[in-house]
Amino acid sequence: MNYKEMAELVKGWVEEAGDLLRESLQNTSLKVEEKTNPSDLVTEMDKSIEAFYVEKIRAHFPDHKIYGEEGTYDEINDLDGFIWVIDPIDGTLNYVKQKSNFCSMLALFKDGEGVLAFINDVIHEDVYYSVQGEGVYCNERRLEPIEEHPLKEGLLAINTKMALSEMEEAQQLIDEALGVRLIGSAGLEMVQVLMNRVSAYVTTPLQTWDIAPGYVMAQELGLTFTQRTGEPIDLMKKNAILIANPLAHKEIVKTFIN
Ligand code: 2AM
Ligand code: CA
Repeated sequence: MNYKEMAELVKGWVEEAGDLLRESLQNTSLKVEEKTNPSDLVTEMDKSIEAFYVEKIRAHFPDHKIYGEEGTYDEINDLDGFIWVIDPIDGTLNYVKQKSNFCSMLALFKDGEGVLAFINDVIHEDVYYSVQGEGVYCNERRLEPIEEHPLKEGLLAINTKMALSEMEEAQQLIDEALGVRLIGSAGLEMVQVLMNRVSAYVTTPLQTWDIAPGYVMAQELGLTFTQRTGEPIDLMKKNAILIANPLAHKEIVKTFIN
């Protein structure tokens, strides 16, 4: 099976996960638990959607490794071979409180290079996906490459923790941008940048599953996606990220290395 054929197959799984998540919003007695703190939640749907993806991956690609947010880890000591990264619900707090503004995400890496990526914006029924070297699609429509522009001509997405914990840097960026917007789902924040609706997204350290598909898709559109210091992303650890068009990226990095 080539990557395009794999993408068609996996797009079907991601769409099915979206159907299950939309149906689950009717469930008035959803089981919700805290993870690391009261804003870091896990629901029975996070677990069951991860289990759904894992079952499909194991059945079709038994020799591939899996790295999932809700506890499905194969032993991964390096990035050799095929590795699937799963975030069954990104923006779980939004899923619970707002019943919108969340997504379901999957990415596939081969020897550390992103080859497939999927972000299902569940409420809008928009599936974003990419195949290495083939661009990024939203459903049937291919996304346009991003044109360079300075931060002062666009919007900034900055995660709340960063705005509160690194006030000096955050203030500089907020002053520079036309305005600030935040959804509360790293995946959907990155979609805004991919769609050229937001010019840059900058964060405190996020987990690999929060960033993996956006990272893969950004490369297809000519966006620059690095750590805030400008260093390359390290998929084996948490990364405080910066995604922007190359010109805005260059401007913003200066804020963090001065
Ligand atoms: P999650 O919903 O998959 O946990 C806003 O909270 C964004 O930051 C979401 O994409 C969320 O992903 C991510 N995030 C990462 N670590 C988090 C944490 N400890 N608490 C809340 N959100 C976290
Ligand atoms: Ca999640």
